[in-house]
Amino acid sequence: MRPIIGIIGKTDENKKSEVGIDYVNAIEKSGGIPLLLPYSENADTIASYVGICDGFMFVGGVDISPKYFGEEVLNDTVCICKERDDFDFLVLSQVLKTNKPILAICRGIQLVNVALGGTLIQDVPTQINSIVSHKQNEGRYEFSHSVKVIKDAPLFELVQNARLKVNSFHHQAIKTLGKGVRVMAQSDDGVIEAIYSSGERFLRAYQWHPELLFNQDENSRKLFGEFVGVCLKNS
Ligand SMILES: [Mn+2]
Repeated sequence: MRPIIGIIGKTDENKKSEVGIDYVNAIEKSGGIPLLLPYSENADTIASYVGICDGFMFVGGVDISPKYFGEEVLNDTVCICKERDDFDFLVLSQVLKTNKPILAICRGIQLVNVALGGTLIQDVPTQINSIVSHKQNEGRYEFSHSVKVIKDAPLFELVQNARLKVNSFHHQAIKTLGKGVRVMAQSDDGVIEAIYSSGERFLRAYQWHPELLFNQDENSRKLFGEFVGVCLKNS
């Protein structure tokens, strides 16, 4: 039986849920069954989502409201969606009560970090003085900057390489780390680009978008293969 991967997709201000096809394809081609979890405010419904699924993927999107880490909105570039924050944090808090695997991408890494008590850089271009562009001009399916992979992190074991080419479409980034997570990769300006859980749970979070590189890049396929493989083992 293939593992069921619950996808916490994009929720808009009308509480509509959707997920980009690249995420779906990446899960499916890695052997998982992608299942989009629609918006709900009902804790029982969300508990059932968490019971049904073998693993969870949190995807990219708008910024996290800084109220979740005790700050005011820094400037006009911060773009938030209350409905999405409500749903994402509600699902994640229930998932965190279990030991089920988590894959978090782009906004997902920020969400997980904040849920674990960390904080965010709200506007990377104004808060980081860097020559690395985290909002790439290259197309959706192109590489842009690279990241240094930390030597004894699980990502290094997986890709067997100290440097990875990635893409970059993010406005925010991790400032201080949440509880129980460690850095796996950083760009050359020091921005945290990947984290993992140092505890028992399988948690991998990437600031870039491996689902967009999936078809052309073996390393991106490995990230999904690892996650779906762990979900299968635990299912
Ligand atoms: Mn980046």
